[in-house]
Amino acid sequence: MQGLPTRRGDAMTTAFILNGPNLNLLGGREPEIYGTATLDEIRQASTSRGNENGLKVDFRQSNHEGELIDWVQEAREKAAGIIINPGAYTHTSIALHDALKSLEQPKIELHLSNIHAREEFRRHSYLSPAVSAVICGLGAVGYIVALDALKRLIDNSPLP
Ligand code: CA2
Repeated sequence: MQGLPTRRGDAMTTAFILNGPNLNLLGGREPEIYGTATLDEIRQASTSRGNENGLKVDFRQSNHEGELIDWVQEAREKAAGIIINPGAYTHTSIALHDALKSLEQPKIELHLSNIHAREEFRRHSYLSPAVSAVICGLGAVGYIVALDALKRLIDNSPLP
């Protein structure tokens, strides 16, 4: 039937959180830039916050550009919105830009570090023009802030 959303059931309340290359290394090297939390600790905190917000959280990480693109495409049918920390693909990937552009759901680009205060090559994002919003520089807290914001974007709800 025309006009009806294709997403049903779980997809109406599921948030994908997608993490790109090398983010599986969090908690080890470079804590002064990326903090001390491991990706699994961030996954646990994100799942709790999402659940408090009435969202199921599907949290994933891949070192492969094509897999991230497959997941963005999967979100078209299975997610109400996505948060993506694309890692270094932020600064290189027109293919991820194209995948995000074709996703209609709310989509937030997220970075642990403030990419604008770092090397010149990190200051440009191919993805920012294709997303609803960008959050950076808050460390692991950014995932919590992003989930709160995503819930509001999904519900199209005004300020409290
Ligand atoms: O600040 C972010 O979240 C980034 O997306 C992280 C990427 C970086 O390429 C982006 O410019 C900004 C890198 C993630 C690598 O994380 C590591 C963590 C510990 C040790 C080595 C790498």
